[in-house]
Amino acid sequence: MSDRSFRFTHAITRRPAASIIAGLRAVDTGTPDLAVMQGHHADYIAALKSTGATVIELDALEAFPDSVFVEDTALCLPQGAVIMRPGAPTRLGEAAEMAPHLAALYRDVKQITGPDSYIEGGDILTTETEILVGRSARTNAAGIAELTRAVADWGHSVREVFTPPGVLHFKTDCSLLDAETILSTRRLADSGCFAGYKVIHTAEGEEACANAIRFNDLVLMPASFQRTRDALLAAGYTLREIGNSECAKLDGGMSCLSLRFSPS
Ligand code: CIR
Repeated sequence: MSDRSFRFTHAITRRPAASIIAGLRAVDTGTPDLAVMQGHHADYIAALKSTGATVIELDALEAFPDSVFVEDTALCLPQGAVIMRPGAPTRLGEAAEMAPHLAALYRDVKQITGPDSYIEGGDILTTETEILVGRSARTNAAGIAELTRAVADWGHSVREVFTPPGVLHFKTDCSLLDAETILSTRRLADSGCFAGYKVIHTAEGEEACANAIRFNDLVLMPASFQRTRDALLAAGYTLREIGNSECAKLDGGMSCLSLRFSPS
């Protein structure tokens, strides 16, 4: 089987803005500390770079408090990129900010145009064989239909799945670990959406570490989730634990902080 769903030459990140303190959150668990977040962000970028990838570090965008979470602005595939249409009104403008950067790297860049379609990258899990998209409070059926049409020309098929109630994004609860293996919370895997894949469950009480990323030879996961970490080590993955305390206050994790791709 190929490995294009987790081997990448490039990543794009964006520096956290001071306005991050106004970032969206489902429950207020405290104000994110910018300096601590900057430290975690630097560790994250260093881990990506250590795999040999080129990391494009974009400047902070003060007008968009959540703009450090670049994943939600686009879907990057081997053949081209699709600019998303975030369902959070305060995040709509972030997608337009990302478009020129992807246009500089890809020959083919498409766009979710709406006006009734909404979709965020955090709801999209690309595996070797399919693109799973979770309907959520941020991603609707029209958005999924538009994405399905956009990627069909590139030979990709989309399968609609559901994000558990009260969970921000589909990938808040799952990650790709390799061509056939998914890390998932039990509440998501129990929906049956990963039939045909091997599933490693997050340990009970450690659901908050389900949002990890496989990036080349590394799995980046949030620090301090020992039992899930031990299960991943036992399964043979090379881990890099990254502090996530500040992003977690804004419902963010490892995948949200980058776009990962190999441009055509
Ligand atoms: C939001 O609510 O949009 C941000 N505070 C968090 C976005 C996290 N993004 C992601 O999981 N892909």
